[in-house]
Amino acid sequence: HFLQNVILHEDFKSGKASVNFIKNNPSLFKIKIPQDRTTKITNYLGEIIVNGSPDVKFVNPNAVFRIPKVPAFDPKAAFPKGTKDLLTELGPEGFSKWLKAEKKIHYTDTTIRDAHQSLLATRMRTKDMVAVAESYAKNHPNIFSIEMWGGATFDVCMRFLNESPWTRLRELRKLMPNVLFQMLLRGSNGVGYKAYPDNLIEKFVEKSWENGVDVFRIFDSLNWVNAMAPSIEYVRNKTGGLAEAAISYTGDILDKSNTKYTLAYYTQLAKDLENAGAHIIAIKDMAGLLTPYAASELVLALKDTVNVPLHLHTHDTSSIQSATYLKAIEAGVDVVDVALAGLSGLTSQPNFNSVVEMMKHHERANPIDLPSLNSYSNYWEDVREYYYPFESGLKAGTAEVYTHEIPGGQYSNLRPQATALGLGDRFEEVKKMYAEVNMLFGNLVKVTPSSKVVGDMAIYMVTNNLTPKDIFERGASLSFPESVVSFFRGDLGQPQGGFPKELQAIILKNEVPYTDRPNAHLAPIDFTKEFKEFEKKFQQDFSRPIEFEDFLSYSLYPRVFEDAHNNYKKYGNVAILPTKNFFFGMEQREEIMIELEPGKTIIVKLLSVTPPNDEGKRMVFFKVNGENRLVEIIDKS
Ligand code: 3PY
Ligand code: ZN
Repeated sequence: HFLQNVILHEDFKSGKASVNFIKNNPSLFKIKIPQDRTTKITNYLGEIIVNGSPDVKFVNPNAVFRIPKVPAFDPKAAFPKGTKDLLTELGPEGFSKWLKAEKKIHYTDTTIRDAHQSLLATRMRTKDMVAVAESYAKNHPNIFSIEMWGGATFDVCMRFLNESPWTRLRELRKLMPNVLFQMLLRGSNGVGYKAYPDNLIEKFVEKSWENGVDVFRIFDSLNWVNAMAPSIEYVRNKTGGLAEAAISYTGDILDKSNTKYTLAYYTQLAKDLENAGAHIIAIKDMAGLLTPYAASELVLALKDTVNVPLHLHTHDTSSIQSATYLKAIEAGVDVVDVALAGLSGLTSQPNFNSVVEMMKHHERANPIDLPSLNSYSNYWEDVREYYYPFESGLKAGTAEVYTHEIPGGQYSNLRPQATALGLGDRFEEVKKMYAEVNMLFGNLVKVTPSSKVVGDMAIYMVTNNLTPKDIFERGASLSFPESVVSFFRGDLGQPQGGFPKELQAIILKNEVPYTDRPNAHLAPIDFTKEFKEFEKKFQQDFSRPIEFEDFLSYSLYPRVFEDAHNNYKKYGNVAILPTKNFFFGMEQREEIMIELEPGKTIIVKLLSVTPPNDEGKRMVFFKVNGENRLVEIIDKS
């Protein structure tokens, strides 16, 4: 029909087809193109080829990519037993006791969650994880857990990668059935930046478990136990998983002038979390402020205080955090968070491979085959190249972190955020202001979303050349960032020691703050009714069955879900594209294989792209499984 007519045309066959060809043969192009999967995916490719990805801000024409090599494994062999099997066998309480009794140090691998969140703006695609998952689970079943979900990955998955986070979870679960899966849950803020109705968080926890999460690391951005306790309850009541509650570490317990975040503060917090039902206590050192000697003291004190195992998380922003691990291990910590070498260090976690070697002759060594582990690091090193547009640019560790206290995951975002607002040359000021805002706000625990509030205010003040003094003197006439107003209203809960009252009155103007849980102000979701409405709104035209999990994504991020849904309708499932082509399109004469579904693969070759016609449209010619195809794309340049 349409394509046949184009393809059989003499000019097209002889390769003379150009802008004029289209102009001279308008009738050939009047027919509606069927929206099958191949058409959708070639439309996506055409769009990226002509206009580039809106998410890729610069393209390096000299970038060299290598094919990442998946270390060998036996696809037919059974999965060796791992911690997931042990959890099934022992149940959460028994598992927690087992872990506490273990002598050897255990490792959580954060490569596919926090590491890429902190180094590559969370852009790692499911396809690159899936490719190596079975191999890793079969060759390294003695890893404590794989952190692979939650935090920022949930919304970035939809917002920038056009993927479903639930599909990622399920696909990986199938390929790694033997090792514990771990997620980061922001307590009453779920995987978002604000409070959600309690019954939404409860349902989210339940469905996360059903789809594959085992360890729920629960924190609150202000260390407010009231905001963590409900999530601990949901994990205990609605899942067979482990409730790991976090104390988020800030300041320096060894600094005797620090009277707010003292050792006694942390031990009391840990005790409260244990009493709330935590199976494990995490020390969440999100900015990497826990120095080695402070770690010794903290771990020893916590072991004297609580009866559950301890799990230590840090970021290597200062570049000395493997020393912190050594001291923590000697003090008796049970698990530490590490990232495979190729995605470790700086704002990410300490280097897994090197920590294994550091521990080799130690009495708490956990024997791990280092050459094999190195081959996985090499895989990620090669994968990382494809994500170069998202690198933060930080080149060396920095001791400045002890002054500004910016979390690792935020640091890599703050510079682009500042640059986008025209503060590229004033990043030093932004960092300094971040520290000043922290003190202005009463010295906060800073982690998502409270860290965003501090960052927003710092950027606002630098942009408007405001000092803390100005805020007090001219505050009545200033309109503060929405996140700041919302924070002082109580939307993120109550900070340790309360809000600074004078500043709160200036920022809120006439609004009255509240002091109870923000979630208590939110109406519960009527799941039956609202899911029906959701189905009605989204089912037509959606090329895969809509599911309840989609409704949860929508409830957490309505706009983001809707945009992702519209993209899905237009382009189909772009998660199947190789990463290079997803971000950078295709080169002339490049040929790629795309697996539409298991056993159904198409071979796509880019033939040519015409210059824009009078209407500003370009024709992109492909060969798909040997047949010519073309798509029409508006050139936006
Ligand atoms: C997140 O909430 O995404 C974090 O990683 C906080 O450290
Ligand atoms: Zn982290």
